[in-house]
Amino acid sequence: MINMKSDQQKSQNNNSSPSNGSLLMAESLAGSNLDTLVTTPSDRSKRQTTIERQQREGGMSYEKLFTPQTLQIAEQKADELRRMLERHHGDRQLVLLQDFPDPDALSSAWTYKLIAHQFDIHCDIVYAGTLSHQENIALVKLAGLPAQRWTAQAAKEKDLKNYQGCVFVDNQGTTTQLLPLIQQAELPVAAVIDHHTSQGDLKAEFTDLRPQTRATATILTQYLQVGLLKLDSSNSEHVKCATALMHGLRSDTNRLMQAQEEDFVAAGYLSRFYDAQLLNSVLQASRSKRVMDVIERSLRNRVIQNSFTIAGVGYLRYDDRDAIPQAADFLVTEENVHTAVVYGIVHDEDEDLEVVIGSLRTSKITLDPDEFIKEAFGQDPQGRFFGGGRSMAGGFEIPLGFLSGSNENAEYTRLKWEVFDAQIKQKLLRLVNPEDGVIRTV
Ligand SMILES: [Mn+2]
Repeated sequence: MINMKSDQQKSQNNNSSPSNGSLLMAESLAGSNLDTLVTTPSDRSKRQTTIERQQREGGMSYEKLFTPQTLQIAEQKADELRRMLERHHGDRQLVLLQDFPDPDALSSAWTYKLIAHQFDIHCDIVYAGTLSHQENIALVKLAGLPAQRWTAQAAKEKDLKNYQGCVFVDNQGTTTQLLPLIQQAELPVAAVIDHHTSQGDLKAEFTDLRPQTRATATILTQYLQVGLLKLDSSNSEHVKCATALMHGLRSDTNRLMQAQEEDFVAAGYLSRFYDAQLLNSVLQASRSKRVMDVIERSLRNRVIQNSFTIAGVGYLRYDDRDAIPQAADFLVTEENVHTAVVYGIVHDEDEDLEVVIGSLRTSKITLDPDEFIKEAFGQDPQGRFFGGGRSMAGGFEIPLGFLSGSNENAEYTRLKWEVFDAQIKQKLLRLVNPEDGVIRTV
């Protein structure tokens, strides 16, 4: 607490007139050295309790690691969440992930489930699409992560009356096909916990949206750090969940390369519990041949302009959808390229539906993927954007509508691809090569 005050003083001081500079420096120096320079009996006892607590908890207390702002948000949100969970003691909740859940979503949902379990709340974690990234399949299998696939069709046969509420983690309902069903069943939204920019007006009893935070896993880890659930390194489920969180926050921060202080603090905390060997096995999962083929196609078809690389990869099976972001991850590593966009037409054989799916990856700090995608593709007739993003990454989905569905005629199929390919390129290149020569992003 002492540190927090002095930090606050520092920031207040920074706003005051520069003529006070030297005095203020002396003050803040004194503040930071207070513990060692002046030790009153009450300070000593305070310090001892902190040390004792650190020893008990096996590490540094979070109050000292968090910035005042993070500390305030983390404690306030954890408190609100605790109260929501208390009100729903004994309930069953449905935790909804995006259709193609990533490690951040999977690990965060699992953590929520473990937290809620303490309030006797039973959670079922569901997603409507598929686990298509080899690392996600490995994560679910190796860690025994309790997520179930409910296709939109299968979900219709489920009795949603078994649930008293639903929870959106790492999404806000816009990326799950299950949303209409949930709304139809009038299932109350108990919580939304996400780090994407606000996608509209999903009303929830508890909301924690932090667009400035790099990973939802960081948010959930903060709930653990402030005491919503005490991890125990002798509990194998806790160890696996901590490993999943580590994977989630690593993968949403480009292996910590884009991590901010709070992500490192979260990773530091998880490092006490996670299983490095298990994480290594998850990361070692190999790419399928079909994913390699899509990457190859993206390399062959790419067009580079103004440091953007754009590649259409044609038709893909639904299960290989995750090859698109993987190809974008790869293309953005080329010299003199800062942004990659890869897209293809994904064919869902179960529903005979087709949709253009695209991914954007950028290393350009001044390019906001969310704005870029919204500006490039605009909105559908209902006013919903075709996509959006977070820091350094974004995605889009454009339904083929009336043109959707497979056709026996190869020439027709080729023409259809060419039309979509040309249209998407046109929309992207409008932003890549604007007339005034300036890339219109942030
Ligand atoms: Mn995420």
